[in-house]
Amino acid sequence: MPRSPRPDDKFSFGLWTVGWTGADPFGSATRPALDPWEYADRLAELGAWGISFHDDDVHDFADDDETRALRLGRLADACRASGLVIEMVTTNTFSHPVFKDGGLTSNDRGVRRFGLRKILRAVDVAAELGATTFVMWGGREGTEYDGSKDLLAAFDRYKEGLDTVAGYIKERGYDLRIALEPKPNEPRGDILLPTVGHALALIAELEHGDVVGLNPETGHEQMANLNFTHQLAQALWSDKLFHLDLNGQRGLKYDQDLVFGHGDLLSAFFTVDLLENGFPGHPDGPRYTGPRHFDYKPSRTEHLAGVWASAQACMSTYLGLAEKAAAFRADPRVVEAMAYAGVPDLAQPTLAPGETAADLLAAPAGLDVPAAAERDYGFVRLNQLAVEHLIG
Ligand SMILES: [Mn+2]
Repeated sequence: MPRSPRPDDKFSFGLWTVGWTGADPFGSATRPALDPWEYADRLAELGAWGISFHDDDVHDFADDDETRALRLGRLADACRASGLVIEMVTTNTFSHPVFKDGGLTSNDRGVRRFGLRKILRAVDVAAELGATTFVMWGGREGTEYDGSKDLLAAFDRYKEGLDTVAGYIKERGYDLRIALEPKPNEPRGDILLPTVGHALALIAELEHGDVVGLNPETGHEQMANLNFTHQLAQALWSDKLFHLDLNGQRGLKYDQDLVFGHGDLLSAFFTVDLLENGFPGHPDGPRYTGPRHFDYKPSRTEHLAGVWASAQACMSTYLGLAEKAAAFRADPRVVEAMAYAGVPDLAQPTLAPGETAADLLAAPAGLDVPAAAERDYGFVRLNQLAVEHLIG
């Protein structure tokens, strides 16, 4: 059993995770809904450091300003009392029928203006409650049918919306950064910004892209058949890993939102290894220091006891994998296997300092091709050491 979670582990949960009542497209709720502050209290008791929420997790879509302020205030009071940090706030622009064709990219301009106002209001709430990350998941920004959307205009409107929100954050002087959450599909047939790479490409086109980064989610990348750890690595390399959503997913199917590690456990091992230990051989390389944020769903078969057990399981799995990853990195056999595999050699630039393409062409070939073709890299042995640490 790994040790108990501590605040400096920076474990954080969306209120919608433990707050999911089990209602799905095929059945109604299997659990009662508690008030947001009740979930917060319980998460604090379990050792969480922070929480996050959508605007509509705390108050209803149609609540008046007074009710909103009252409920947000009560949640903030509960967090203060239990020492929980409200680290991230986001906007729900996907549940209400008005957003059926999206918030920022709906074909209906009135809906786009309504959605943008809703997002800007949530930005104010985020800043007021001290959150430093504002996640934007465009779950309804997409299509079922290719002819239904002017795709050129959709990217223009996406950029317009993001720049408006980012510009507003700067204008107000908020200590807040936007983190885009990619997902390939569900609820839309195809969602715009399906992967980390697509989001990075859009960010590069923004006027205020300096305050816009990524919130990659394990299952979302895996639903696109991608390697989650690689996506995290590229976001880190691009200095854009602002936040993350950890969970579990088993293969190419609907968004399962399982407990972290209950999907691809070996992938989860290398995810934790990257987050905790950074890139091997790069002690001064980019590191993720933000919240270890879980976005999962306690399975519908569980009642409240199972909800708390599943939240505990996310943290416990993470801590267990962190212990294993530290032991893996420290194991002299692993260091030797990495050297045999040439892992540290990739850090050396391919060209010599000042060397040009012409210099390279003029230089002697310098490679014993038959010997290089016969090289044994030992990647399997290296991976088996990871497996042995994981199951040992
Ligand atoms: Mn998520």
